[in-house]
Amino acid sequence: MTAVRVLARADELATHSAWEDGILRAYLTPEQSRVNAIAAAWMREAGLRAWPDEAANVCGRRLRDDDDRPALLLGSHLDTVPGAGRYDGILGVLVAIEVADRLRDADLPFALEVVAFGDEEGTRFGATLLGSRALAGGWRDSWLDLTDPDGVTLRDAATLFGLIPENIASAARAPGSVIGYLECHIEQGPRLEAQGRALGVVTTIAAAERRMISYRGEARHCATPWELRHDALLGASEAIIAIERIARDQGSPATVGRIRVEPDAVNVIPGFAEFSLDLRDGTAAGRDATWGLIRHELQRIAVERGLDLEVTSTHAAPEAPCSPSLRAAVAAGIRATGDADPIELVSIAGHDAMAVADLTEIGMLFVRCAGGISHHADESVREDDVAAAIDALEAAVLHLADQHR
Ligand code: HGY
Ligand code: MN
Ligand code: MN
Repeated sequence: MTAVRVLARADELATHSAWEDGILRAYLTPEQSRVNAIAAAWMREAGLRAWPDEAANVCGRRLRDDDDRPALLLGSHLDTVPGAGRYDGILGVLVAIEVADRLRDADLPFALEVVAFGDEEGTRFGATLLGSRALAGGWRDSWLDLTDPDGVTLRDAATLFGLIPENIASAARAPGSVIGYLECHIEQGPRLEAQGRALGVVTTIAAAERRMISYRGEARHCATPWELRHDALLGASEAIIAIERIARDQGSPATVGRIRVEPDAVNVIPGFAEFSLDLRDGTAAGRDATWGLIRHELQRIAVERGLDLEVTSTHAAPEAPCSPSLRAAVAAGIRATGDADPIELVSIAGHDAMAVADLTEIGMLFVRCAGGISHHADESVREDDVAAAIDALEAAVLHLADQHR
């Protein structure tokens, strides 16, 4: 029953999009406001007191936990990338609500809360994990000056959303008020499916860094002879192919997802080209070693082509290890579903848990997704896997409760 409800609710949330066709739900938008209200109503139905925090996350705490005992947090995010599937983040929030519902009257040695984070993807303002960083005490007021593609500042967007920009930092939870954070999430990779498993234990979340890289040359008439050209787009193109070669050699996933050119005219040699680089690795040291090789090549291209190179880091996060006790709880949860030998895997995908790791110990439960597909409308999960995930997360909470008694 509850897995059916989770899938139906995911379908409902998918209808709240900035787009007519496809899913885009970014931070501090009317779409987010609508799904926040829906999630809060579902939290209340599950026996939680629900409230929006100062950073536009939605929080819920069991009604019976009307004290100041430290809480175990369950949750994930409700925002999406452009052209998203309907389960990235959303599944974790809905599974957490189901578990809280099942345990609404359970006698636990800690409070139980659910959090639906508002900006894991960083789709609108470039910086990522804004909601979870605020909750974990890492909010930076400098982010208020970030602008979205339409030039709207985060400050103005927050005000329009109904937040008080200067108060966002007060979403921070006091250290010691939280005993741990467990996040259920689709794997966004092919390994569980390849191993014929529904669930897996995350050991660590990979280190990541996002940068904007630009070359500035000379915008000139397309009749300009080759030897007089300083073509920024050709420089960027050579750089992007070099990034693929270097990152493949190093085994570091690297993605160039955005590029823009000026003046962007058919008959003008591009004088400016800017592209994004998302670089990951199992460790920050590995990530930085790969970046060092890339940076050297970017500079060589700039010199050879007579271009000016500029690099700006927009997000950086070290690897986030899951704690032994929460890994053990997730493994116990998976065993409770009949998988006697839970597999462990590194998460190359980033998650809110990376930010929450600054506040408390983290654990993650991965759920098989078809073909490992994510960040695409074809993202899908099986009902029986969702049912197993709810059972496993519930059992993980009860395992932790036994540990804390
Ligand atoms: O980028 C990621 O890995 C996550 O989906 N935000
Ligand atoms: Mn995502
Ligand atoms: Mn996600």
